[in-house]
Amino acid sequence: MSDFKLELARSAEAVEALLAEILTDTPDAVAADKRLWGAMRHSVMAGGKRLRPGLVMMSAELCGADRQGALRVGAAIELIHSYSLVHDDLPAMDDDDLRRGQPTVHIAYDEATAILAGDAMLTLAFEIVADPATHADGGVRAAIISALAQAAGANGMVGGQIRDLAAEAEPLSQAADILALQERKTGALIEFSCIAGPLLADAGVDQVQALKRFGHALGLIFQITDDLLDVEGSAAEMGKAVGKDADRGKGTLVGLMGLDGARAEARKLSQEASSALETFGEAANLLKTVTDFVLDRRN
Ligand code: GRG
Repeated sequence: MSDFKLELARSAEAVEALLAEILTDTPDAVAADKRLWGAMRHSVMAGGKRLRPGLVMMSAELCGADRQGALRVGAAIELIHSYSLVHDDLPAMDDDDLRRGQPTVHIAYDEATAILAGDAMLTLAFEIVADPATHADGGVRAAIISALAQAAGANGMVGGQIRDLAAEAEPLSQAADILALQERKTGALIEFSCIAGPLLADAGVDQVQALKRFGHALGLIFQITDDLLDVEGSAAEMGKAVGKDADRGKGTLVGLMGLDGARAEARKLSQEASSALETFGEAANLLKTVTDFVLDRRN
């Protein structure tokens, strides 16, 4: 196993333990509360690569931030990522029955519960970051909350999602438009995960900018790989339906550039990602190898 995979497994174990603790029913929970928290656990505890918390932990380590605070920000970003999957799977959006190899939340529960579980996961994420246990300095917590809100909101992931829905009616044919959509829909949370470390370390603007450039390239690599897997992967490996982009006539870089062109673009972005971290010297070697992990992933 690569060093990156080992480190990812280590951070995933720690973040899952914290998430399990956070998502435990309170002693005064009535049946309705238990249903809501059960739906949240169904989504969050169903596995997944835990890539975003891994990036938070590794960028925090690189910049010398406290591990406990990074763990909490990692739990928060995983909650937001999981909420986006719950809502994306709803009949009003992608209408999927399978996620992370399990029935989606609206199938296992019902639509109203899935909507509310997603809402609760999004707000819980901000509650976790705002807690002084995340960082003693309120200014640092506010900077992270602001960056997280921008990444998740109308100019970030939600904005990307609505462009994606619009593109079903009017497919995008320009690479610049596809990139702008993907930067928001998938890239924004990945970029946030990479800058969470320097923000937690209260690092200088140079470190924040370097990790932002790295996260930007990584987000695009992630989405190109997702599009490649939608064409080449299997539902068994992915734990979700595949072939949906073509079914919906969605414009992707793979559609525009072909499989080989998209792979070449991902390799180019991989170089860009590596050079963004040059300022950290050898200390960034582990984090740099995340691009290989993302390019080689099968799910
Ligand atoms: C509903 C507001 C709202 C947003 C949804 C991200 C997203 C926006 C929808 C998910 C659709 C999708 C499959 C996008 C491709 C990229 C992606 C986010 C894949 C899933 O992420 P992984 O591979 O999943 O990190 P795991 O299960 O490993 O956590």
